[in-house]
Amino acid sequence: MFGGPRGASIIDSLDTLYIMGLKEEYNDAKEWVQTSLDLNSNGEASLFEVNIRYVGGLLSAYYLTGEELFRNKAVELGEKLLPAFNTPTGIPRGVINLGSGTSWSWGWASAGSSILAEFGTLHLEFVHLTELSNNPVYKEKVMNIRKLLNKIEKPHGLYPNFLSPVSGNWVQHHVSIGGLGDSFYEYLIKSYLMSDKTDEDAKTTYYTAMEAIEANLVQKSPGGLTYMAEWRGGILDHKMGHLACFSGGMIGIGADDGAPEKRQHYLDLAAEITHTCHESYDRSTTKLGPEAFRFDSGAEATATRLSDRYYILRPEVIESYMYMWRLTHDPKYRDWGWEAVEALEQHCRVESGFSGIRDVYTLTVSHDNMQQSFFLSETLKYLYLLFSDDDLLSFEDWVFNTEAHPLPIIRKSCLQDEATEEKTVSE
Ligand code: DMJ
Repeated sequence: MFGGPRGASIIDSLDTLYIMGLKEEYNDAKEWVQTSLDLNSNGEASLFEVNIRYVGGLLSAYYLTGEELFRNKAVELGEKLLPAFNTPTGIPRGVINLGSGTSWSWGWASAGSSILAEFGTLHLEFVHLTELSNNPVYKEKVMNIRKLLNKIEKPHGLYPNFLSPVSGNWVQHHVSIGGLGDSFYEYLIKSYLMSDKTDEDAKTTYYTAMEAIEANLVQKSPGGLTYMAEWRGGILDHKMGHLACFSGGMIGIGADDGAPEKRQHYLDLAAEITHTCHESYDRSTTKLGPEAFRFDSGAEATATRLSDRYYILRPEVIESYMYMWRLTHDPKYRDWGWEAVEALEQHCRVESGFSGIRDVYTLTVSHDNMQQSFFLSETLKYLYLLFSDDDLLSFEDWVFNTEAHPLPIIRKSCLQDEATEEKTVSE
């Protein structure tokens, strides 16, 4: 689906298998990594997808199991991603050939631009690559991206989805919490949390961005549903993508660290968005949600276009149930998760696994014959965590990357030691 080495499902599911205690399957997967993972594959690989699925998957596998094999592979792969950053601004291009090291921009991205959700979703993994390799280069690359984004002017405080890696300017004024923008915002609050709450810059950027999002994108439908619209140069498109449903969980985990008087406000907003996303499932015939749902022409959380009616085993709605369950322990989130389990079993299970479906509004199900690797890394893991005790991968110790790969919080004491080391070296 996105180029890159073979074996996406194996790498993406290593930590899920391990957490679930599926020892035999985990050992098979580990052996495959040892004997067959080829990191020199030629072809068009997405920097973003390789980072979140492969680097993220290998890092988590290392942190959970302590197996050096995974650490070595993660660092080896990280090195192969570096040529994508060789641009005048240091903003990476979206596509890379791992074999040759050449990189280029997506043909469909206007004027050779890079995508916010792609270059903005590297921070967590790259900070850990520096931790594990003792090579500062990874952290430097992502800090440079942050520096540029801090400097550049933001229309109404918003971050458009397309940026030129050559000039460092926005290419279009399209803003979205769904596809093309989504995980950029997620990585701001998670960078802060993963730094043991020391990365003040990430924190400020997150809450400032949230204020702009609330002022410009958050809407209430005539039927009382709260949703995130998309913004096209000042004009609102009253559509919410399935992808944007991760934001319930994100706003929930960010509630504690903003202004104290806004804590309850953020928790309420997170709950409202999660409720809307549940409605998009509940209003369909299969009880699975469409790829995008609308709030115009009389629609309320339903897809109005044929092309938006599919479901490809995406995790975002279940992800928000899991976060909201841990934050509130309101049993409705487990009930909603169980509804999803039943719908997946009924409509998506096929002989050899699970498949996406072409239309969530018909019971005569048509399968798309595809099981995306994120079904194993995210959808099933979030469901498993939703029904587990809170101390399994506790939020006190772990932050999940955008593909649900757990990464440990880097403790303040380690960060202080590193800062002292850096100071001594520079003296
Ligand atoms: C996943 O690969 C990640 O969650 C990413 O951030 C966007 N969406 C897919 C799953 O829908």
